[in-house]
This record gives sequence, structure tokens and C-alpha cells, in this order.
Amino acid sequence: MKVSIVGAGNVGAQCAYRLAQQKSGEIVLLDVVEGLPQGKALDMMQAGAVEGFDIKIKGANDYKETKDSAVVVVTAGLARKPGMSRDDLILKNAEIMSSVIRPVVEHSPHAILIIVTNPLDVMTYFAHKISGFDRKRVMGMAPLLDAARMQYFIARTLNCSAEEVYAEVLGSHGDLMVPIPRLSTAKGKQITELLTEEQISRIVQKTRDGGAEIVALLKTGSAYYAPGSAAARMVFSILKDKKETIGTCCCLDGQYGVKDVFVGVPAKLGRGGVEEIIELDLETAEIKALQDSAKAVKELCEKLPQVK
Ligand code: TXD
Repeated sequence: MKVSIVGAGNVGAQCAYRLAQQKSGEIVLLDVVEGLPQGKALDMMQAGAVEGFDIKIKGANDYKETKDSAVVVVTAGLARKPGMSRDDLILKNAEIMSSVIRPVVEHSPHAILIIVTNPLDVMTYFAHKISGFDRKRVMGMAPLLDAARMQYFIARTLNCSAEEVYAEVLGSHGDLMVPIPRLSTAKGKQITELLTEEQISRIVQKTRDGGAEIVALLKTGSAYYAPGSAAARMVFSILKDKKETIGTCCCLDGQYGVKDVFVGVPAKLGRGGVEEIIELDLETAEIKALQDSAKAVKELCEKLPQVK
């Protein structure tokens, strides 16, 4: 099965490399810049000779090469620069999204789309509108990344392995993200039993600022190892029909009192795309935070150009 990744920049390349390491099947890496995807594809296949994977990775500038993809990951777009919010990217990335989704749909009308481009929840909504696909076949990557960041901060505070930590993060990928400490655990125990309130609020703030901290350090561009790996994990659950429950930006249909807005919630990912949205037993304040987050996404979506 073919996976195409549009945008052969930092996140796209990391996603492709992770998929190749997992021997996922044929990969097409596409970009507007000539030579960039071809060069990265060659480099990765040569890495396969060292690491022992033998996957076909094709670099392309023409959407014909993406024909009949099972999954298309879209990372094309501008990344934040220091001092920029994700929302500052709306108009420029909407233009790019529009020029990407139309040929993607034309060549792969049955694909499942995973959007990565920021502002994530808004771009996923926009991609859904342009594609005309069923809501189950369009989703965004971010909640898994946000949860991984929280997992890391919890593990560092408790001095344990991040693999022993589970973190629940809902909502939009931005300032109104909704980390849920009550449903986050370390070694099977709620973190609310293991950490002080002050420690938890520091972890929550660091999670919210997780992307900005990296942007400030890198100075050019934003995070890509964890984002690329997170997108690859979603692709893998779909391709292998694993039905793994993964924090995903999906279009809600009344769950949590939210309708027709894309926002992060746990979802079961398989061959059908978003096969089920999991409804957690949230407390009133948690639901309110999720609804506020969805409301902010909806308001930002109003800034998008009309879809013709
Ligand atoms: O959690 C998340 N969802 C995110 C999102 C985590 C990290 C990065 N996030 C966003 O993904 C970021 O804010 C950007 O909007 C995208 C891509 O980030 P990346 O770090 O990969 O940016 P790069 O390295 O600049 O790569 C973007 C590539 C680059 O090679 C461009 O030439 C290409 O996109 N590009 C295009 N490809 C195809 N078609 C068009 N129109 C196009 N325009 C640019």
C-alpha cells in the first residue's frame, strides 16, 4: 500500500524515514522544490542499506506519482518563526493547503488524509472542506504529539521512563490545548496522587509551550522529530488496521457537546480512518475547557477563504 507525504521538509522527511524503518510499504515524498524530495528519498534508501530496510521511497514533484495512495500525509506549509503564533500562519497555509488537497483528491479519491500543517485544527477543517471526503477520512496530527510532550515532562519530574507514563491531552493544538492530569498516569497511578499541584501546573504549562520552547531554541523552523514520528504512528495504525486509540484531531459530531469542529480527542484509527471517537468520562470543568477550545477553533475557521 502506498503512503504519500506532501511536503518533504523537516516533518515530512522524518515521517517518511520512520515509516521506512517500520517497513510500511511504498512511500512517495512530494514537494514543490525540485530535487529536494528526490535527494532525501535517495539518502533514505541508502540508509536502508545500513539499517536493513528495503523500502521503495520515491521523490516526486508531480502528483501523478501519488496515484492511488492509501494514506496521504500533508506537511506542506510554512513553519513558525520565533515570536509567531500558529494562528499567524492561517492565510498563507490555507493557500498552500488548497493547492495540495485538490490534486491529492484527484489522484487518490479513496485516500485517508492526515494533516500536519499549522494551525493544525483549522487546516484539518479546511482540508476536509476542500476534499469533500467523509469526516472519517480526514484527521489531523497534534494531540499525540502534545501527549508525548506531557509524557516526557511527567517522566522527567518523576525520574521514571516515559514508557511508563500515559498522558491525556485533548482540545486544539495551541494555547487552548486541554491537558487532563486526572486521566494521566505513571506506573499505573494517577499523577494527581504522585505529584503536587504546583508540579502538575508546571507540567501543563510546559506541555502547552512545548512547541514554542523548541521554536525559540532552533531559531529557524520548528520541532520535527517527535511530530514526524507521531504522524508515522497514525499512518501505521491505519495501514495495519491496528485500531489503536490515538489522540487525534477529528471532526466531532455531537461528542462532548461539540459538533462539526475539528479538535483533539482519543480516536480509534484503522483502515476506515477515524473508526470511533472515544468519549471519556470528563468532569464539568474539563468538558467546558474542551468546548472553549473548540469554540476558539471555530472562530479561527471563519477567517478561512471560501471553498469554491
Ligand atoms: O503538531 C503539529 N501538527 C505540528 C505542525 C508539529 C510540527 C510542525 N507543524 C507544522 O507542519 C509547521 O508549522 C508547518 O506548517 C508544517 C511543516 O513543518 P516543517 O517543519 O516540516 O516545515 P518545512 O521544513 O519548512 O517543510 C515544509 C515543506 C517545504 O519543503 C516546502 O517546500 C513544502 O513544504 N511546500 C510545499 N510542498 C508541496 N506543495 C506546496 N504547495 C508546498 N508549499 C511548501
